[in-house]
Amino acid sequence: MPLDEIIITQAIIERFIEKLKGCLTLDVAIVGAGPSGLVAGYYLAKKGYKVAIFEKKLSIGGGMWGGGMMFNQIVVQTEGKRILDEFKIKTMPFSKGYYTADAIEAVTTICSKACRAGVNIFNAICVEDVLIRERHIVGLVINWSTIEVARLEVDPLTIRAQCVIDATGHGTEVVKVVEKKMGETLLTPTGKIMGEKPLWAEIGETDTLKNTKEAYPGLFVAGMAANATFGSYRMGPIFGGMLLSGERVADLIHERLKKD
Ligand code: 48F
Repeated sequence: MPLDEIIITQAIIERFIEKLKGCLTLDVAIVGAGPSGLVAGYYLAKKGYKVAIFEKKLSIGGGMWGGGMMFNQIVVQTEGKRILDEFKIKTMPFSKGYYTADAIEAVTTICSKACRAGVNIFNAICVEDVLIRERHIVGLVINWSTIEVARLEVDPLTIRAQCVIDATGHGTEVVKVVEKKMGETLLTPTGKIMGEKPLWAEIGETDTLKNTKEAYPGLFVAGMAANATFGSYRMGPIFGGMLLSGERVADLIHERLKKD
């Protein structure tokens, strides 16, 4: 059978439009497909929520691919290993309480299981703003990442969501937009972004979980964005906190939306 380029083109356009149209109204919109965003998406989709992740890069996985300084191994502690076990990612004990995993296996497996659980991932799409109604985040404003790179003046499109997760890592991009546009109204002690502190693995890891919470009505922070928003330490290439934060934010949102 000769291949028809136009059928190939039609298939891509129609299937993508179906996928995008199916995600115009979501239970949960996640910004950033790093470890915390992917894990959050996985647990939420497993609970039956309609979830999409918007990732500005072409690749998913955020900072996990590179392990530490591009040595593509990650380290998790005992608590974090539980999540890798759930994803059936191979871990190797290093010394008491420390385990390593292959960063490539970790990213690809978490992503694959998130997709199979029902998460819709949109890559090369940047979240540039939020929808707000009466001091409550109700959605996202999205555009192709290439528009920003090319500095084109093109209006964005919008996604409605009951809850939004900022899982954008060190940049805490969504919270930044809210702070810029809504002033000192964040749910932090100062009402503003508290800012990330230097590297301290022990405190950074524990605080990631404590700081995984609502940062503005309807907007939750997870992963490194949680510590950047609420003012705690970075932790470097130990990833247990990121995985556990993804699980925790999914639990918090489930409490809020309660779909059983
Ligand atoms: O940085 P990232 O991996 O976030 P994370 O889940 O994990 C942090 C660790 O990788 C590491 C660490 C600890 O162990 O400190 O850094 O908190 O992934 C964040 C993702 O968000 C995307 C970005 O490209 C990355 O893949 N992102 C950032 N801003 C936007 C965005 C945006 N405005 N729109 C869409 N995606």
